[in-house]
Amino acid sequence: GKPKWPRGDEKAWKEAMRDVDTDTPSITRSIVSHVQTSLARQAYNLDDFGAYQAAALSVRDNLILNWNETQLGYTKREPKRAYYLSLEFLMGRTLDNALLNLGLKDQYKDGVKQLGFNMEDVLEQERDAALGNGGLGRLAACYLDSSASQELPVWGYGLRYRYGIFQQLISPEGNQLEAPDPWLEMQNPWEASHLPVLQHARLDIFLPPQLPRLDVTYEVRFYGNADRLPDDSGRALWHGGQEVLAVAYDVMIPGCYTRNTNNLRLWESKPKRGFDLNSFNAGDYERAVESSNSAAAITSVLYPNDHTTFGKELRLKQQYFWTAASLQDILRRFKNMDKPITDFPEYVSIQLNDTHPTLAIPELMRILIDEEELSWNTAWHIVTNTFFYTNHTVLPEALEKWPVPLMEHLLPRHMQIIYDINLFFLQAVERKYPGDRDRLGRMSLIEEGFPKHVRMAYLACIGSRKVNGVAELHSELVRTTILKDFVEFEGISKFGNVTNGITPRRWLDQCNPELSALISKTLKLEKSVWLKDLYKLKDLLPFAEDPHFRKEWAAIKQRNKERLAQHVKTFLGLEVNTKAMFDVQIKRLHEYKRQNLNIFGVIHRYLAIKKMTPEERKKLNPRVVFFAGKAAPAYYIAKLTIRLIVNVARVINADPDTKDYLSLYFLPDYSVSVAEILIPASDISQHISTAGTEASGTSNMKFCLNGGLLVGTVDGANIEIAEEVGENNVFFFGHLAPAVEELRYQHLYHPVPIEEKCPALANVLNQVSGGLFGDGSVYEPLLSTIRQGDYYLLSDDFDSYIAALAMVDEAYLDNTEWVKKSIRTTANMGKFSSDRAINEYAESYWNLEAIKVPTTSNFLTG
Ligand code: GL7
Repeated sequence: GKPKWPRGDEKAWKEAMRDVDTDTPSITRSIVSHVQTSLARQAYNLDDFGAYQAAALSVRDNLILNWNETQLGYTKREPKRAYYLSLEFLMGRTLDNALLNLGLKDQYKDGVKQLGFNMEDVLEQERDAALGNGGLGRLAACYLDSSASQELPVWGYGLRYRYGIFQQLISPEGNQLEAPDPWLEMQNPWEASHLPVLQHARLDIFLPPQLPRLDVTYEVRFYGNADRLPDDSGRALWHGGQEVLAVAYDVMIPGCYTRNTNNLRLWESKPKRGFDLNSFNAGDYERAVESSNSAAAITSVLYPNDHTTFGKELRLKQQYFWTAASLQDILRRFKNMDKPITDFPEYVSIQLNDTHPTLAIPELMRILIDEEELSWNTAWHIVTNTFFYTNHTVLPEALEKWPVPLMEHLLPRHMQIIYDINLFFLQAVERKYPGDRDRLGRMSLIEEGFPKHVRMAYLACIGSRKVNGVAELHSELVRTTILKDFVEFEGISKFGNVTNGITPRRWLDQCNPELSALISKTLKLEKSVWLKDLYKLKDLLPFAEDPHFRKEWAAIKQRNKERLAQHVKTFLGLEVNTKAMFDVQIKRLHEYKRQNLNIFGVIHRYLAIKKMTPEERKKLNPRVVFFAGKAAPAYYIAKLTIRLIVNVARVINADPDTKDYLSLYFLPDYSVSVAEILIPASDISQHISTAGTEASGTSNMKFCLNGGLLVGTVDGANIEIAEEVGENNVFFFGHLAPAVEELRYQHLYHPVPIEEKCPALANVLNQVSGGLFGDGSVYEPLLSTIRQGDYYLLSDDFDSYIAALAMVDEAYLDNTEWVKKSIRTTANMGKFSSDRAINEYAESYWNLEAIKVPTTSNFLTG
């Protein structure tokens, strides 16, 4: 018979089992217990960092209980599950978020205080987990928070890079320098491991990397040969090459005010054996060591490029390593349920976050055909009902294409499968459009050339059940430009939209606790209610008319500005005028995002103030402009923009004529935690991409949720924000998306000298060339991108940009009206909760239902 379970005395188990700590005394006890045992330290030698570690370990214990409970609940109830495959998860810090989601922040604060520590200082000890570049990776993190909060059975799958996004340093000349981000060198208490944590981060002893989940590992093959079997089964044998091991690390994702705690599984690569014994025996010691090096290298570093592809073999290896390990894991979990394999899509939906995980499509085909021995058609049916593809950009330089020779070398069997998919696909196209050679060429998965390339977006599209963009305009551009032929062929209903969202937990409650408290008080609602139903913010609208409420609202903004000023003081040693309007642009540096337009606007304003009399200046409302963001290390023009900003800041901030009216700061090393300080402090923020280039943007939502007004182009999610908050509450400018193509054509074929077309901008460029901000020749390559070609249309939009900023000045003069705008903006941001977005994926794409785990520990009766 079945072995008795639990072993031993059930009562003894029950009495010994603990549940989540919820009161301050037991929380304090658990923190001290971690100080004593996990850290092997004492009261007398505990510093803030030690206190952070102990508090984090104590919180982690609580999360593990919920997490175990949740996973057991899922296993027992066999729901349909969804998996979010993303090469980036830009998580930021974890402790504060976990405390808030558990509803235990106050208790921990008290506990920590009793032990002699200040919670703020303790939270500051944590390093960001920065396993992402920007919006795409942060979106994935918001979606995990919302999945858990909405009690949806969703797991994330990603890579556990040893080095996250580089640390940005700014040299004295204003150049960006990159330093590695060894985020794991301090132990990471946020990963589950079955073994106790024995690392002492500040004791200068050797720190082993985190302990792996040795129970969850898979083998992944690269290179070798793929031999088609001599029968007509369509199967092949893939053998030889390199085999690498994938080891799982689990990160707990707590939901907000629920015990549901989901999982983010990150894979680390390691050599299958420390040595390749065959080479070792043959005496080739060096090669043996080399192969172990190359295995570990796969997950060593996050590629720091945003919106560009470089075709590097190691990047392709990352993509395959991650998709192959994840699929094996997903299949194993599915097989544990003992269902026929053809039911796979009834139990599993897999969301492809951009084209990075597209190899999952041929990989699942390979498994189903070569290993499960299904027919091609059965396999294809399963595949095309399992995957969903989200496109995140229409910029041509960001569309992934892999050279066929590289794919043939690294993944010979997958290349065969891709050719087969292409063959069957083009045959179907040919049947629908007989003789249309042009169309076949356009739609082929293979781009002709020397060498040929595989078009990953097309593969993702035809291998998926549905395709979506990330804002209304962007989804329309996907349908009418890059995937136009596919919409015609497959029908429009496959191509949808899910407008992005952000989690109001991190991006309001956590980063702006005072505003969160004011909202709860005003709505007379627990925050657990409105944070999970953000449309409730609408009820703030009438309070825009309440002078007392407006005063409280404005005072909170003011204190957030002071908090930011304090941060600048601490990290840059500079004094910020907190009476000024705070104007913020924070995002990756990119020509399409047009930080150049902003800095040229700042110079324009500076020149204008210089010309004024002291009396005229006194009528101005002072402005402080903040920039932050990283440039891809090889993106020369973007780096030059940083250099220009830093040097303009140096000149302007030191000019006694102007410094009281205009100042400028570039905050180095932008990160999620820096964003959490900047966003609540903004009066206005800039989202000024050339129309049609920013797929959505998500920081625009964060600023508006915190009552900052938006200056922007008619692009991405700006459009939907304006629809929600009202066009009179945003400052729009610039040409619209449909005009862009024609303008670019004119630039190329009927160029008008910039002096004629936009004298104001020409003057700014000439001042830069002339050396007002240091040697002008340094900036020539940047200036000539505008003087010649001007692909991103700065000369077309500059005048209306300046006009929009003038309207901002005008509006700011009427403080009452301004605060009303701020309140109305926040009140109308309900749509942009990532809860709404994830529910759209769950309902319209994955067909997924929420599952609430039991509220009491059920471990014994498992
Ligand atoms: C991006 C888009 O550029 C950005 O507008 C969008 O908000 C984000 C999330 O959907 O995805 N696409 C992309 O390739 N990156 C983005 O941030 C890197």
